[in-house]
Formats: sequence, C-alpha cells, structure tokens
Amino acid sequence: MPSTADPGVIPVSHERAAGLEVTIRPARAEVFMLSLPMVRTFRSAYGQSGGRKRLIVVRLEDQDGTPGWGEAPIAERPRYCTDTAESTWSALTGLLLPPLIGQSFAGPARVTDTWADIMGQNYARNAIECAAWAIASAKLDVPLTRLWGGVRDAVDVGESFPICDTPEELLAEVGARLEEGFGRVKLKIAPGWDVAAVRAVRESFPGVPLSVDANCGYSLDSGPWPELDDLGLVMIEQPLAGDALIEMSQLQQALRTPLCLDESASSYNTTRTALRLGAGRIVNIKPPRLGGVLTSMAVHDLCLREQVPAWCGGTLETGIGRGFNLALASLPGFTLHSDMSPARLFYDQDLVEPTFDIRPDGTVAVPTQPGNGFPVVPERVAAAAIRRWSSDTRA
Ligand code: OSB
Ligand code: MG
Repeated sequence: MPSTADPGVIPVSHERAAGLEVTIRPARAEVFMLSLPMVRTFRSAYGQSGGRKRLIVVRLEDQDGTPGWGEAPIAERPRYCTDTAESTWSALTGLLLPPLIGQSFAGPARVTDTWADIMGQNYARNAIECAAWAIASAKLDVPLTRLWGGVRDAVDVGESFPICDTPEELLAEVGARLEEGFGRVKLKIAPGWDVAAVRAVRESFPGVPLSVDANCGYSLDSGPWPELDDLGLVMIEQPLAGDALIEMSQLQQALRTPLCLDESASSYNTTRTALRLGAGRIVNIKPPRLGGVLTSMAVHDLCLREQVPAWCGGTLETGIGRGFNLALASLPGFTLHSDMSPARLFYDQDLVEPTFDIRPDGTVAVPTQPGNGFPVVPERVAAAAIRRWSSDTRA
C-alpha cells in the first residue's frame, strides 16, 4: 500500500482520489467503435499504422442525465499491448458495463471495485473509469485536476516523432514542431533508424532536450548502446522487451543515460519491481496501459516516494483521452515533458470542440471545465462510428 505517513509533504493522490465520495448511478451506457481517418502515418519499432485508426469511445449517463465520456485508444494490432479492438469491445459490452447499469456507487473507486476479480482488459477499464470520473467531476462542479490534487495549470509538452523515410524528412518535422513550441523531442527508433537519425537531430538542434523510444525493438546485445549513451539523451524509453526486467537492469547499469519504463510499467506491482531491480530510472505513466486513472495515480505516488521522475505518455488519443491525461499530468510527480501533442497532428478532426493546442511557451493548459476536460461533440462520435452498442437494447 502507498504510504499515508506524511500527506502534507507528499500528496498521496491515489488515496485521496479513491476516497472521493459522490453518488454515481449509471443509468445507461453506449459504446462506439470508431474508424478515424489519420492525417499521417505513425511508424515505430512495431511497424506502421496509418490510413484509418480504430478507437472505442464510451458514454456513460447518470440517472440525473449527467454524461461522462471515456476513450480506449486501441491500436490496429496488439503489438504495444495485448488488448485489441475486439477484446476491448467484448470486455466493455459483455463484462464490465452491464453490471454497472441501474446500480448506485459512492464514488469512482467503487465503480472500479466492481471488476476487482477480473484480470486484464486495461483499455476497457480505463475508458469506463474515465467516464465515471467525468460524471463525478461534473456533479461536483469541480475540474478533474482539482479532484486529483493537481498542482499546475499548464503542462510542458514534447512530441513523439515517428520513423521517417529520410533524415531530411525528420529534420523538417522536428524543426516545424520546435517552431510551434514543443520543448522536448522524442524520436522513435528501431534497428536501421537509430544513431544516424538521432545524431542528425542532435547536430541540427543542439540545445533541445532529446530522447528516444525503442518500443522493445532491441536485445541487450543488439543495440547501439555506447553510441546512444554519448548523445546526451534525457532518456532511452523501453529499449528491451517489456518483461525483460533483468536485462533492462543490466543495460541500465552499463549506461549513464536513464532508461524509461513504458511497456515494462504494465501494472503497479510490476513498476515497483522494475524500479527495485534498477530496470529504469524514469517512468512513463499511461492510464490505458495501466488500466485506469487510480492505478496511474498509485504509480505516480510510488514515483514521488522513490524520487523517480515521471511523465504522462500518450497512445494517440483524441481530445477525449487527452483531457484526462492533461489533468493527470498536473499532479506534482509529472516533472518531465509529457507526450501531449494535439489531435490535429494525427486526425483531420478532433472529437472535442474546442480542442486544445500547444501555446508558444511550450505548454498546454490543463482543462478547467468540470466533467470531460474538453466538450465532446456527440455528432462527431456518431458520424465516425462503424459499430454501436447501447445498454438500453441489451438490458
Ligand atoms: O510507445 O509511447 C509509445 C503511441 C502509441 C503507442 C505507444 C506509444 C505511442 C507514442 C505516441 O509514442 C505518443 C502520443 O500519443 O503522442
Ligand atoms: Mg513508449
């Protein structure tokens, strides 16, 4: 259990949020499977995604009519995690949502207690928990950042740059984003696209905080570790397989550059184990991967206690998911730039209006609106839906 010894010095966000009392009575739920056209392809060590993006959106409605929206930013193929569009759909509509309808819960944490005996389904869990939080926030008329113990009204953001065909193309993209104010450059790397690309960016933009994300693409013996270690990177994110904690620890011991846990930070206990083993010195916290906001806060509290820098990662969310990520990133332990690029960089239209964008000072404002951070446009969700489910017709 996270320590509650001195909440005056270290805010224990998880306990505070889990103890929040506000009655939530889910009267109906709707689930939308979306297919959104993407404005650019996203290539990483996992391969290429592009064309259209699958995405699942959940709408929960309280008995008093208050709506809350959540998002499951699932990928086309289960490469980053095991959840798929179909597994998430089936978990939402068959397993997790039906038992909630018509019940009364004393707070968001009591909603998630309902699934205490179920393993996995992290993207589905997170989508519903987020919807419940949006309802709680709207009913209390208090923005999420305040419910969760946020300490800042703006978040420093960086951009995650996909693998390009040529270094020139990458340099043009990086230059454009730096002009817009992004304060940290994270380059996706994979065998064949690593040291030369990173060096090109380092030489063209010498002072910029630079990191790389290998998405599990290397082994202990196969990576260009000494070369990467000499480039002054802020971090090397997930160089080895997510469960290769022993090898990650060996690699960390051989490098000066901090390793960052992404795929390895798959649960609270696994993150704790990884940190204890020295498998990394920075944690990327992502609510969908961790299966919810409360678990993300528990990991945040762990990082604060152990003085491990953390930041909020992304999974190409629309403004629905980013609204929650921004509120989360306002917590005190999120001390490094978060992956929070606006939806315009991936989608021709966001699902929220107004959406957010980066400001010239390199920050994105933390939403101050109660409920969903950004107003969801139901017509846009409906227009992009290729499949729908409602608790009304399945009850
Ligand atoms: O590894 O951080 C990752 C996107 C999808 C899945 C995994 C990752 C990413 C990104 C994009 O790097 C970050 C973003 O949402 O802006
Ligand atoms: Mg990553």
